[in-house]
Amino acid sequence: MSRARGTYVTGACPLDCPDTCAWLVRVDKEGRAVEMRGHPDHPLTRGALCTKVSRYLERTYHPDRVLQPLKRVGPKGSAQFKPITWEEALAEITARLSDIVARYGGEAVLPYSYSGTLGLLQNGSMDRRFTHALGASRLARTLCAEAGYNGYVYTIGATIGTAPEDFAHARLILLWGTNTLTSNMHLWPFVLEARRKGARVIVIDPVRTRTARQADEWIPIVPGTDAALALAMMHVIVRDGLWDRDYVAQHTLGFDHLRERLEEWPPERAAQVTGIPAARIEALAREYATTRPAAIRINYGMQRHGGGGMAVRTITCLPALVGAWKEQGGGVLLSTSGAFPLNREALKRPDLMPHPTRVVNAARLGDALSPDPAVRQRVLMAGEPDVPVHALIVYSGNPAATNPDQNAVLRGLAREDLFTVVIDHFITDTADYADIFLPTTTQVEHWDLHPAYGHYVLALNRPAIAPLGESKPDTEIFRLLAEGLGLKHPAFRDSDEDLIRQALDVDHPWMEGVTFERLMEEGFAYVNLPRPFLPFAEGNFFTPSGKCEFYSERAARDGFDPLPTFHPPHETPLPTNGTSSNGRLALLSPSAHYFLNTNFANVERMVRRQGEIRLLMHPDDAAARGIADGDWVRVWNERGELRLRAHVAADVRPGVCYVPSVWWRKFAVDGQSVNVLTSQAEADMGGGATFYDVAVHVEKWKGT
Ligand SMILES: Nc1nc2c(c(=O)[nH]1)N[C@H]1C(S)=C(S)[C@@H](COP(=O)(O)OP(=O)(O)OC[C@H]3O[C@@H](n4cnc5c(=O)[nH]c(N)nc54)[C@H](O)[C@@H]3O)O[C@H]1N2
Ligand SMILES: Nc1nc2c(c(=O)[nH]1)N[C@H]1C(S)=C(S)[C@@H](COP(=O)(O)OP(=O)(O)OC[C@H]3O[C@@H](n4cnc5c(=O)[nH]c(N)nc54)[C@H](O)[C@@H]3O)O[C@H]1N2
Ligand code: SF4
Ligand SMILES: [Mo]
Repeated sequence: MSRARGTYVTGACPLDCPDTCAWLVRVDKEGRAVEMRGHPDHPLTRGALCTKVSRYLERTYHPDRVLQPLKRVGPKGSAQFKPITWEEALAEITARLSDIVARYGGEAVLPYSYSGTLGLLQNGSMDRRFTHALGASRLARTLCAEAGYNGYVYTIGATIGTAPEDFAHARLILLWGTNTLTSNMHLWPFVLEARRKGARVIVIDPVRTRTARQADEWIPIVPGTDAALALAMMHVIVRDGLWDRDYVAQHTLGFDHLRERLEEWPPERAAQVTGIPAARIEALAREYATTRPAAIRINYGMQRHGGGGMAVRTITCLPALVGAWKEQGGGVLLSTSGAFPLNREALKRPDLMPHPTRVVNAARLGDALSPDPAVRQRVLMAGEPDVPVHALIVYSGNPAATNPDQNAVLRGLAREDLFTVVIDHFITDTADYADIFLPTTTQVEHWDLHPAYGHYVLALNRPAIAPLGESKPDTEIFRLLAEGLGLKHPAFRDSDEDLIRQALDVDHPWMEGVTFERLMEEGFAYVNLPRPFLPFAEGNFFTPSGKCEFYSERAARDGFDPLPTFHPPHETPLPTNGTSSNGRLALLSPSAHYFLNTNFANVERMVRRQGEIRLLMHPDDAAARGIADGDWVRVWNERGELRLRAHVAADVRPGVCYVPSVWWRKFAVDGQSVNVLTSQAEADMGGGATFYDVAVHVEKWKGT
């Protein structure tokens, strides 16, 4: 697109956010990106980027951005570096990797990437080809969504759900464990539209978030107990005959078994677990069953608990029970990621592995990097040989800040015998520990392809400007590393355009008409789904039975209860065992409004707008500890401790405290960030992380 004052290039936001916005970048005659705005024609972006990303260019041109390779000159973790050339950097990395592979085998190399970019190219193509060909360990990417993903798939079969646009047609919207206005803002206009037409909006969250404030009702639930609430709601629905007999008979499996299970969950029992009065549960169940259409938005925050997988499995039974899937604006949305049948295998090329290599759970990185074999045992599968990690390649991730049990991660990163390469834009908390730092490009400088997880629109990201300084795209960095190691496979010669074409090369009706040429022309394409998209109006679930599986044989085979049930949290104190909590509070550390995980937590304007990070506590919990608003507090458990100021308000339920996340250690008053408190314990399903299932002591702290 060309306009008067420069050229506009279409792109897509790379960040880990359900909205996957399309944007336009204006480039001036000097080749500098001077303006970024939301694409006006994208059906979800509708011209608006969030506050953070409308400042994305400030991040690209940030004075702290590193634009040349660096080599460590001080002690590990000291962040003392000297500039080196790309030739020197690549020579050193390839020499060290060859030596480590020769001495300890390929699995001594661990690639670590998370969700700095969700682009299929920069975080899911050449990087995987390279580490696969090297025979490196593989990483199970479990920090965010694994537990809920698995739970959803047992019930529904694939991560496909109600289209966000269709929330506009709902008459009742449950925002269940999601902070829409912060983490999914492009859903909000549809919520508002529904509301204008008379819909009620209920937020189920332990915290009165900015979303809860806007809702008609806030139901403060004890964290990690959502399955108990859903079971009791289903109990009432069945007891009162409010279920959809037709839909249940035709399109669900195991209703009779479910019915028996539900007898165990009268609202009175759930009230003791969830902290929600039984009468409120009854009313919610009846409102849900009798309001048409009813839409539920769950998101990944609510499943970062010991029982998070089963919570999602259980909640997702609700729409089938009341037949909500039959109507436009009914159903449930967790993720839409299952609707993009792209050829990811062609990008990642698992066939390049010499043999199926071991898999390391990202949520247990601390343990995996431990020098102590007894600790490393915790990450091994039964019978798996212990291969200590000798080289770590970090890109698109900042594990020193974002991983649970941060002190364990930092002990690992500080190991003198660990060779660490970090590929990033900034000297992050992780880059502080790098032996070699490689500068990569930002989204306005490289190609990428972006499916979404909060809607059904695929986007192409085109580079708007040339790479700044000596930075290179991750795809190019891994090509160079492959070349340096003498990996001759033609897969390492594919260009970025080749990669995009390979990803799109699929024979699937949903991808019909979604071509490279069209994406070049339009920037994005709605997946070729029937519209309106009522995925399960007539059954056709993606489960083995083709039905919504109240009873799941697959779950049973995986060692779970085949029926929905309640898995208690690991650490969160429940009202029922209040006395055993030792006065500890549950700590939640969900998304900060002005950061995206750790992105932007170093951009002054966003740091200012986010304001001082404080610990929100309920007045009852504060009073019991002699803490007043604004006091300094010490928050600790067996893993670490943190000092910050308290914010005392009834915006969180008693027994729970809250800090917005994730900030950088190096910018904190006490040099610590919240993940010193979180645990490596895994959720019930998929090895998922349990960031929000943490018990802490809080006490007044005198110093500052
Ligand atoms: N501005 C901003 N946007 C973001 C992000 C960000 O950091 N900042 N992060 C992005 C990423 S990576 C993701 S995965 C998504 C996550 O999107 P969300 O899941 O919407 O976000 P979270 O902040 O993780 O959690 C949402 C809410 O769940 C509540 N919660 C926690 N535990 C429970 C529970 O047991 N039950 C219930 N009912 N509620 C609970 C929290 O208090 C929080 O308000 O957001 C993305 N969007
Ligand atoms: N306490 C607590 N901890 C959490 C969470 C929480 O809510 N509370 N959220 C969790 C969740 S949901 C998630 S998804 C994880 C996220 O965990 P991470 O993915 O580790 O978090 P990010 O802050 O997104 O860090 C990504 C890094 O990638 C870099 N990056 C961005 N683009 C690129 C690129 O194109 N190439 C390369 N090489 N680097 C790039 C960024 O500069 C940044 O330093 O954190 C988890 N940790
Ligand atoms: S972070 Fe989310 S809302 Fe903001 S621009 Fe990116 S995709 Fe859109
Ligand atoms: Mo995430």
